[in-house]
Amino acid sequence: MRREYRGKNVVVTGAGRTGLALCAYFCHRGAAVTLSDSRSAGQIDGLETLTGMGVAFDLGGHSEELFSAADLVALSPGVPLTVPAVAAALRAGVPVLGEIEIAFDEFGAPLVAITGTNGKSTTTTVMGNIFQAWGKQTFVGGNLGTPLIEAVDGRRWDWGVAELSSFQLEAIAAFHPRYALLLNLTEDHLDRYPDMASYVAAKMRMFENMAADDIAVLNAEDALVMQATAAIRPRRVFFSSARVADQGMGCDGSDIVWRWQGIERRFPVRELRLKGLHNIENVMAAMIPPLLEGCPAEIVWQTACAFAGLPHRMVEVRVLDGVPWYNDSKGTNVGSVLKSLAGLAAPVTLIAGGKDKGGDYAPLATLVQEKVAHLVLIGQAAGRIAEVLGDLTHTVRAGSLDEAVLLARKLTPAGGSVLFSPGCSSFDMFKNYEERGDLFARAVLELSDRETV
Ligand code: UMA
Ligand code: ADP
Repeated sequence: MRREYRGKNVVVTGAGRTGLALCAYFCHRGAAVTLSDSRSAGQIDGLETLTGMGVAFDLGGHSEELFSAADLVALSPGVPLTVPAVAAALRAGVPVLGEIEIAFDEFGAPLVAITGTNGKSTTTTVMGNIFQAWGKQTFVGGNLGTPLIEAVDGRRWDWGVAELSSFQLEAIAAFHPRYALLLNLTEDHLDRYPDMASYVAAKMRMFENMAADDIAVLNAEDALVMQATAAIRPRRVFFSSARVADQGMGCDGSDIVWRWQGIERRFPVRELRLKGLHNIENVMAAMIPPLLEGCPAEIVWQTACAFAGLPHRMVEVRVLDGVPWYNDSKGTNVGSVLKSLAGLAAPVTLIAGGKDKGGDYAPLATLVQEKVAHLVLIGQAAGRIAEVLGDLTHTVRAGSLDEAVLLARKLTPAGGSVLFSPGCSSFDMFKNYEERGDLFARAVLELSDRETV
């Protein structure tokens, strides 16, 4: 039964894209809405979109009295449950629900939920493209950029393909996808979670309401994924980039192989435009739900092959004097930097750093020793990264991204490459990873004019 909001006092927390969409959602359903944000009005973009809706404001901090007296607190992903006003609401017995939970209640079509530390956006986009190529009305979004709540606007969907972050999964209640994909688990977001176990526990909530005939799509080569999902209720279907099992999705190096109920289909890896073993994993995972739903294998494969990749993920910005420059601004944790570095030959100049998330940089040590001739560090995390990796290769610090680009230009010989894969989030110096990647690309494209600086 759908939740009823008419006449209810709803506090929407966080005035980003999600919070603004939540305000509109609740206003249209007759609730009395207050938007609360730790920032003040002058620091928030887009408040004018709420004009005329009768939204009240609690800005420049979160009022504990307001939260504790509400009928519902609706959370944006960026707001943790540990914020004092949210914790006070929970203590007072006020329901606290995340945007995904609220949207799920009314979405009205089966959902594929995709999580993992890395590869979520790529997998979500490939799968969304497949369902759409098959002629299904498919919402594609979530953490990828368009909040799920924006899909609940009267449109009729056949499918939803939603990228979910651990943040979004923290405040679900009845959320219940038909398929749930867990791609991999490596350290991330340890600035929000006390330890890795808490981060994994948040991701694992994705499976908690699934039934025995729902399907979990899991990476058989990720030991932590296998361990964490050993006892989940939904049926488990596996993908593996290292072997071909009797049942499920595998890879023998040259072909992706799908074996299901006695039928085998082979798909040549060389036909994919996406490169790298990690992208083979993403494509394999993305193919499973459409194939199980009966989408013709030709549509699945042609659509997967046509996809050339998302912006800010290993995009070659230009080749200058024999040096390719790669923008991997979406490399926001150590696991993703590892995959990006693994795909390049030595000598690499690596530009890294940003907002530190409290994780360990040591897993990069071996590849840095093997491949990185110069390490150029920026941002708040520069000191911590230098402590761990600074003795392993030539390491310099830059005061800005522009300066890092100029240093990389001076340091990198023809035959080398420059990789901008920060391994950190962007929020110390930039609005988001897109702005960071755009500014990197701009600085690189301007280089010929500035090479004497
Ligand atoms: N805020 C508070 N109190 C707090 C914390 C934040 O009021 O204690 C306020 C901020 O001042 C700001 C607002 O909350 O005004 C921001 O809310 P938000 O961070 O939830 O931002 P949205 O614009 O709604 O974007 C969110 C996701 N952001 C985060 O998870 C941090 C976006 O993921 C997502 O695309 C969008 O919803 C649509 O679903 C971004 C992200 O960085 C890309 N995600 C992380 C990642 O991918 O690693 C998880
Ligand atoms: P997410 O949405 O989870 O951040 P993306 O698809 O945007 O993932 O990819 C971000 C970065 O993560 C890529 O630039 C790449 O370096 C790395 N990556 C992508 N897919 C995988 C994967 N399956 N395993 C590990 N790393 C990956």
